[in-house]
Amino acid sequence: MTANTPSELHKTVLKAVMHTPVVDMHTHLFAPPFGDMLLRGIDELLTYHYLIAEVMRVAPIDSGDFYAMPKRAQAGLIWRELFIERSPVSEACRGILTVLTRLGLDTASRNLDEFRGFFDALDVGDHVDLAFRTAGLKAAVMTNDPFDDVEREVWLRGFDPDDRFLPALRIDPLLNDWPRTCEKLAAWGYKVDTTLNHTTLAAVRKFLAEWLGRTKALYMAVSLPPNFAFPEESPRAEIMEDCVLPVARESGVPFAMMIGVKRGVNPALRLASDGVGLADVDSVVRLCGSFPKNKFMVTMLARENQHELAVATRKFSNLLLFGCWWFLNNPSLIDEITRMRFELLGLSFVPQHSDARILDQVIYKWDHSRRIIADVLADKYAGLLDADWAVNEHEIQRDAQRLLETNFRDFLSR
Ligand code: FIX
Ligand code: ZN
Repeated sequence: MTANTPSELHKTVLKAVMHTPVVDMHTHLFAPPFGDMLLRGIDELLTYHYLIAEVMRVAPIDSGDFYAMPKRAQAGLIWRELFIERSPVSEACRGILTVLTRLGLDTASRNLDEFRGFFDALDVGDHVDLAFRTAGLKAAVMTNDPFDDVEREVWLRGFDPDDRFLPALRIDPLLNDWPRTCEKLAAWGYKVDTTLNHTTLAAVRKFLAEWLGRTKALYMAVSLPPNFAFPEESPRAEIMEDCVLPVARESGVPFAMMIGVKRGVNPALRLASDGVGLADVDSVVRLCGSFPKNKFMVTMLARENQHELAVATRKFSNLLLFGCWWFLNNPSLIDEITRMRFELLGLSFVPQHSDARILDQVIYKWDHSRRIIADVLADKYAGLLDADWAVNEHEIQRDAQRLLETNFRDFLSR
């Protein structure tokens, strides 16, 4: 069937984008064998660090006292301050309401205990099934940190893989805090020295190759500060060039860089303490140009970086641009950024990842983003209709599938 008018088009596109299964290429979710590391339910949703930052602006309590409270009490305070005392208009607040309504709960009741009862009754297996089904999620890529002692034990012990939770090796400590990471590696028996001599670099490569093998990670990833530069005389640049990139090349996995986060701008807020800064797109350009046999996946946090990054992406087929990360994951910015990306890159990017930390968040993050992606895509098809190019339903579905799954999968297997 061909969609011949803008309103038919919009309907068809919305249906395709809302129903095409997603492979979510970056989350902080964990498969059930990781136990308590898989966060879920209303109290976790309410104490999401986005909402902690918001509540600390208005609650009559300082962050030390807030964090000393039990989770349930923290959630109760956030519910009262951000949902009852004020209307919940922020994107993170609205997200919770979307989750509740999509799960069939009556938000009009404003009854937190009723919501708690619903989630408390779900066992983990049913809860994962429900969240994935409601969000239309085929799979979610985890963030697997080999330097986290609890997580490391799970990997060393082994578990039955669940193909809805895909591994990715996260190496922030290695690239952002070499002195401390060097001590850890030495304690685990690797022959390393802070001076980064040949033996040390070989040992770091061995560590990375072993963990890629153990986890079967789809890619390696790091988050980087706004002042990240390449090349540069620093342990980070040296380890990147002499360890991460060669190991990534040999194993054929991409290296994902999430650039522009200023960690700990207000340390008292803990996980909610991070800010954003303008980063250097030229460093990405130099990496993609100097290492054509490596594959890079990049997202940047500052709105002001988005145009330059999209233009850089046009120049390198070994660069996959992805997501509207964190402070960009707001409707007005997703609309603007996605529109520009279609105009500069056609369909050759990944418009969104959820960054979900709590299982149920996949429901709202994908619901909200899919609607905007659909609106923008429908506008683009309407532009084609003006030139007598009518897209048919099959073509629309194919395009939606590229955006939500196969651009990522194809890049991995290239
Ligand atoms: O570095 C990251 O992967 C970030 O996404 C997180 O550190 C951040 O806390 C987050 O959850 C953003 O959405
Ligand atoms: Zn993240």
